[in-house]
Amino acid sequence: MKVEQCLVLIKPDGLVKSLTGDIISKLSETQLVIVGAKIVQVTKELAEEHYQHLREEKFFGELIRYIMGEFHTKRVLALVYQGEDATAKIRKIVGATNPELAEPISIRGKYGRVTTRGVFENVVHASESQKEAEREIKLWFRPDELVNTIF
Ligand code: 3AN
Repeated sequence: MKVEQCLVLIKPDGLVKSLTGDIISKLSETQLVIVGAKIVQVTKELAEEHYQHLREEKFFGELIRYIMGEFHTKRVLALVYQGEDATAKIRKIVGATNPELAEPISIRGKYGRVTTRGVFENVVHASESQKEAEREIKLWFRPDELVNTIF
């Protein structure tokens, strides 16, 4: 097993619904360590860079507005978790991308929803692989904002 890092974002709907404590408690079951944390006001540039792999999707515009907080609050809580198999452990608790398909006891299954406009308001983001984690952590954090860097 290998020490990994994983970016977790508590999205604007999670903050507006006061789910931060619940989500962090749930993620603490993994016994991973938080090595970075900050509140971010997401710019269009950051949003588009973060979701660059979805640029061609028809929901891209709505997705950018959602993560920038236009439907909830203009805040995201960005966290970096570290530990063995961090991405797999976190993504299991986070649940599937579509909240309607996510396990009912997962974070997205419990708190997410699909809006009538078809946007997945799925409360949290978690890096899906180490390659993505590296790209995302470097995008959201400067090295001096983390107590430990592995990338
Ligand atoms: P994940 O966040 O589970 O890694 P991605 O990276 O494929 O999934 O999707 C990023 C975000 O785009 C999701 N969190 C969700 O908000 C949105 N999204 C993905 N697929 C759809 C879809 N088919 N319809 C609407 N929104 C979507």
